[in-house]
Amino acid sequence: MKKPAIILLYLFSIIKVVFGQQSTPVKTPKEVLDDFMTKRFGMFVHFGPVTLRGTEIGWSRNKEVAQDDYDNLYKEFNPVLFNADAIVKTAKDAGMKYLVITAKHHDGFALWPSAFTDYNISKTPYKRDMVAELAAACKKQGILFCIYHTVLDWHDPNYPIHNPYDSTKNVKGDMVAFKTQMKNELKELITKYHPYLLWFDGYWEKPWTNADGQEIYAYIKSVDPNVIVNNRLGKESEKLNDQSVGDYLTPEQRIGQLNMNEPWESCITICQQWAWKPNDKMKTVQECIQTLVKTAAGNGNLLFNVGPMPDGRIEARQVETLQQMGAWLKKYGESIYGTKGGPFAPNDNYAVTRKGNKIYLHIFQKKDDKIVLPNLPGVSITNAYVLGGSKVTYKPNAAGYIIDLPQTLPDASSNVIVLELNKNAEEIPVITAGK
Ligand code: FHN
Repeated sequence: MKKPAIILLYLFSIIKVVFGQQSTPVKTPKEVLDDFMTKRFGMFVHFGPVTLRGTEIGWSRNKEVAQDDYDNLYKEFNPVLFNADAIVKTAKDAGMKYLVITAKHHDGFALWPSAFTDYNISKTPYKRDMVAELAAACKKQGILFCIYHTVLDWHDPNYPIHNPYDSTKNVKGDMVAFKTQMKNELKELITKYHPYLLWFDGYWEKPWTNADGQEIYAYIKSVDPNVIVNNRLGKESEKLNDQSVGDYLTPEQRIGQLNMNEPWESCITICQQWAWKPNDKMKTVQECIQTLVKTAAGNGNLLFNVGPMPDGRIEARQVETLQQMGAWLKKYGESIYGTKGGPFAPNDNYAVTRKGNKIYLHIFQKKDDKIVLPNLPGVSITNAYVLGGSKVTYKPNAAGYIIDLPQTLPDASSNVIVLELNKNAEEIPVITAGK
């Protein structure tokens, strides 16, 4: 390129920077997101001083727990049996690949000794930096460390809403100051704990705008261009488009629909409540495993939630259930990790995932001695067998393929039959399967 042209180009880029022209907003690289979607299974941990009351984090403030009582619980918060290594080991043994901790939920309490809010763990009898302990334990055990940070903050004087149940308690607030504090806290969390992913939540109230979400997303990218950010900074939460903010969709307490185009992660509780609740109703092992399979079959990740007890431990019954999920994944994990969902949507009898030239047929219950799969145009099955077991017979028919099921299926929760194909299964277009 001639010298004058180079000088012109250089001048133009200087002008752009000086006049701050909007360059294309920085987004999380696709390869980083693609890698995240291979993980398939993470642990969500909802924890904070509210666990002393056994009520829901954030939402029980000014409901089951009076505001003044709730906001002073930190003075008693001392989970002496909190053991980050043990919690991370529980996640690892369950087959989980990442962990998200509620570093700051809607009640505004920070589980790390923030320089930007005194309402933090250093002011509790526990004193120790719980976020740092979990980050270190995750690093040690090869689990990806992630941080949940609330958008709304009912405790922060700068946030206009202090009680979601009584608008007469609203104050003027100062959203500029509020966002400055959020940026300070996020920079502190990113630079101190290096999270793989930031999980935002609480975008739905009036004081927060989509533009605020875009501002914070851009700020995060200026601190760490690679940190993954979910879609709950913005107001659009059902799809990824030019209005939405963030990198992936987050259906809650439900399994997302089969979606090959947008990354998504279902967040679901192992019990009913997000934070610990005495004698809460817990999902069966079969429900837990089938939830994971159906999520992967939909091409999504599952972020599965536990709530540690006031002493810091996860309930033994929850640990036991997670261990059984881990045992299942030890046998059948190749049908979950690094797979794609589809090519047809899951149903109550079976679900499919795929990787390379294999389709993994997950069978939840044996309703018949065979399963009729929808026709896969241009695809032939070349071999079929129970994963880790014996061959399975199959034959084509007008509707597709008939797969003969073994007399007895080895697993009570979900069985896997591998169908080897004459082509790459990941290239098969999605088919709307009959029931
Ligand atoms: O209000 C929160 C709730 O407490 C919990 O953190 C869930 C987890 O996804 N998100 C919000 C409810 O949608």
